[in-house]
Amino acid sequence: MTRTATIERKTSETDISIRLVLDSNEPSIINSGVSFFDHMLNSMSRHGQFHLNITCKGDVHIDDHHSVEDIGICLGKTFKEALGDKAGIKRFGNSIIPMDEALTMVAIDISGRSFFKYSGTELKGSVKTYSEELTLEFLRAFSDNAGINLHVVQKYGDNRHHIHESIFKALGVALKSACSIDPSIKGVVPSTKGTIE
Ligand SMILES: [Mn+2]
Repeated sequence: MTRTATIERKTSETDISIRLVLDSNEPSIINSGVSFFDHMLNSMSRHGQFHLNITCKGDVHIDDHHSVEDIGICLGKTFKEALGDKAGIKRFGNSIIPMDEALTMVAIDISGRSFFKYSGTELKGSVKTYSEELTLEFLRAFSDNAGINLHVVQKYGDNRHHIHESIFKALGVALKSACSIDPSIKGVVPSTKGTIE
């Protein structure tokens, strides 16, 4: 069974369409309107082994904020929908991913409860025209809308491109693990409550 979801969301600030296919190595097609963010989402989906087709027409003439945040909202919703009742999934996932001198750790629990915690390197600068704090906006919006408990620890790094790319890769790898179907779980919902909403 293909685990997939499509979300369309239009506001006065952004017009977004996202298709997500889990368990797929098909290359993603990403046009967020923010080139550095396209590169990050491509990295995340490649290493998370899911396919994304994202189109966003946003008010980037103001700045990139609405586009990045709203893509986080929509991507969170697609994951929530694609995972359905979450029967048989591993639920927990973690990763420690280097990119040259940068190292990021991510731990997630697809618990149905949203919680986002970031610690480590302060993200207050910019990479070319991309404001680093947008990465935090994206992660928070994604966690909130996916119902995922997400912890990101950016341990260290010098190059800002590497720092962000290690974050997105680490999230992809942790998601792949947490979303994967574990045959030993035998199709039950992995919760003592019997349900994850
Ligand atoms: Mn790169």
